[in-house]
Amino acid sequence: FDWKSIKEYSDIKFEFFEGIAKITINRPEVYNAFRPETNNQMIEAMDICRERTDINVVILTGTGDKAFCSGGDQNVKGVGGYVGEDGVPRLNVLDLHKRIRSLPKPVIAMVNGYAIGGGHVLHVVCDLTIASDNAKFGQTGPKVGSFDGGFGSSYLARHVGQKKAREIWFLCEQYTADEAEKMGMVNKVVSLEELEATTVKWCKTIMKRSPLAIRMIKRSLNAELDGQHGLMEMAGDATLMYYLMEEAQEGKNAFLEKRDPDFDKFPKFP
Ligand code: 2NE
Repeated sequence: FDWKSIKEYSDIKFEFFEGIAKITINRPEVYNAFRPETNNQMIEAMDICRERTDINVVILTGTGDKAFCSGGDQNVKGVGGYVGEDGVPRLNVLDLHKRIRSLPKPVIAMVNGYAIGGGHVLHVVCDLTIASDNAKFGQTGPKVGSFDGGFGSSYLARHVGQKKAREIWFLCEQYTADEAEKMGMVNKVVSLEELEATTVKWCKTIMKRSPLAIRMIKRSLNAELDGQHGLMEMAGDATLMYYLMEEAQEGKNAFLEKRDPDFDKFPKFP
């Protein structure tokens, strides 16, 4: 595929091809572990994906054939969080989770190797996961002094059930791609050679569907878990759709034309 760079970063690659954006964590020397700068760059890329109307679907992956992401970079884990170049400890991967969840376009985790610790959480947060058959999934938090009680546990439990989610977190074992698929946290397993072609094929199929319907389905499925925030996002899209209707235009036009609005002509559906 003829991926073209959207913007250059130190820790990620950010590319575009035929309506698809691809964000690749590019720190193979640490198995694509993230540091605060990596997350800030992914957050900025996600924001660009949100704003650009020619981007329909986003792929998240890692460089190489060893790792998708191995979680937080243990070399920069300080007291109170991961320490960035500004010396401040942060857990800003949570802000990335919020971006992925909130993006009104599908995000597909293309898992090309280890998805471990915070890297496992990243694939869990994505809307879909396509994995190569060499991929390994698992948590390490309770082994290395960390945990994710947010989407990494509650949303994981929606995928695999409460018992399995507790097993994954309590035992910190690794699972093969086939096991992860059987558990319900991976959509499809293919060979490493087929991984990108399959993921792009899925993106292209999604792009043939109604973008507003896809957006509303993502919002609706999120709302079940996301409480008031999920309802707010879904209500925002309901407002967007209302703004597309003549009925909403009539209110604005009447105000600007200094007359009473005529809403009588609009249907009252059963
Ligand atoms: C990923 C895994 C299982 C791979 O094992 P293996 O044996 O195949 O490779 P190796 O030798 O461990 O790793 C290869 C190189 O990558 C570095 C290693 O230190 C090694 O470097 P060299 O010795 O060759 O120089 N590396 C791998 N993961 C790294 C990491 N996370 N930070 C820094 N360097 C890393 C195995 O490497 C592994 O278990 N990695 C650690 C996974 C881990 O514990 N991640 C953090 C969990 S906590 C977290 O991510 C988190 C959270 O729980 C909640 C919120 C936010 C973050």
